[in-house]
Amino acid sequence: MSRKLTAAVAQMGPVPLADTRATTVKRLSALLREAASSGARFVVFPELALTTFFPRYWMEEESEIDRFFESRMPGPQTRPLFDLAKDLGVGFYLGYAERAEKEGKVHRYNSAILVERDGRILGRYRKIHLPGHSEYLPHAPFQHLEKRYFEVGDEGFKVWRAFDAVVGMCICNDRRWPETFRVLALQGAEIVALGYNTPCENIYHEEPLHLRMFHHRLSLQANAYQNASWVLAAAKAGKEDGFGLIGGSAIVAPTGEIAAQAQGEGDEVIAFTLDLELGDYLRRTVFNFEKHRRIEHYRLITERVGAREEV
Ligand code: CDT
Repeated sequence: MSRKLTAAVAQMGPVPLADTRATTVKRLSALLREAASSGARFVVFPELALTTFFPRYWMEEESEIDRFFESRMPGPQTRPLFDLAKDLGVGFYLGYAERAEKEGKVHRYNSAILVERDGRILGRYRKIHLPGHSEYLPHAPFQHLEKRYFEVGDEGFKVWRAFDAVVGMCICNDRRWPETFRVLALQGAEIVALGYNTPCENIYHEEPLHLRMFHHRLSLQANAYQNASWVLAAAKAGKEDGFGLIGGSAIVAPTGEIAAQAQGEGDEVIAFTLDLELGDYLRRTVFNFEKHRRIEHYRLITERVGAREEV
C-alpha cells in the first residue's frame, strides 16, 4: 500500500523586535493558507516563530524577558492559528518560548508543539541541546543567550502518531548532534520536524558564510540518510533588526537528498509529497537497526559526555 503525505516547510523572513504577536500570527496564518492550497496536510514553522530571535539581547528584568514567552498555548493571541488549522484541516509544528510554572516555580524552555489537523495539541518538545552562553560577552558582535533564558528540556526526544505517520520533533542546534535523530529513529520516527534560527556569524570563531550553510545541510542530509527519515527544516531567515540569519529551509528525503528547498530569505512555503515507503525500504535493508546495530560497542555514548584521550 502506498503511503504518501504532502507536507510543507514555511520559512519566515525576519520578525522585527517591534512586531506584535498579532502581526506575526497573521503572517503564520497566511503561510498556513498557502501551504494548504498546495495540498499540504502538515506544515513546519521555525524555532521561536512568534518573536524575534531574542537570545541575541542581554536582558535583566524578568518582565522584559517574559514578554517573549507564552504562558498558555494556545493563548488569546495564538488561538486564531489553531482555529485556522482546524478549518483548513492542516496540522503544524510551531516553535515558541514557553513559560511554565511547576510547584510555584517558574521554568522557561525553548519549545515546539505538534498540532493535529483538528487543532489539538498532540505533543510538546523542549529543546535539549542549547547553544551559546549565559554570561554577557562584551566583545561579541551579538549575544547568544539561550543558556541564560532557557533550561535544558526535561521531556526527552519523543515521537507521536500524526498525519498517518510517526513524527518526531527537535529544534535548531539539536540537528548538529547525531544522538537526536538516532533516539527518534529508535522510536520509529519517519518524519523529523525541525525549526531553526542560525545566525550568519558564528560567535565562537570566524567562519565563512558558506560553511554555515554547508554544516546546516550536511547535518540534515547525513541524519536523514543514517536514520531513514524525512526531515522537514524551517528557518527564520534574513536580516532581523540588522542581524543576519541563514535561510536554507529544506525538505530532505531518507536517501539524504534535498527534495525541495527555499529560494529566498523571506516568507516562503515549500511543499513536497513524502513517500513514506522509501523510509520503510531503507529500514528493512541497509538501516535495519535490529539486524545491524552493535550496541555492545556503543556504551560510551551514554556513559561519557566529553572526549578523553585513552592511548
Ligand atoms: N538557535 C540555535 O540553536 N542556533 C544555533 C547556533 C549555533 S552557533 C554554533 C544553531 O545550531 O544553528
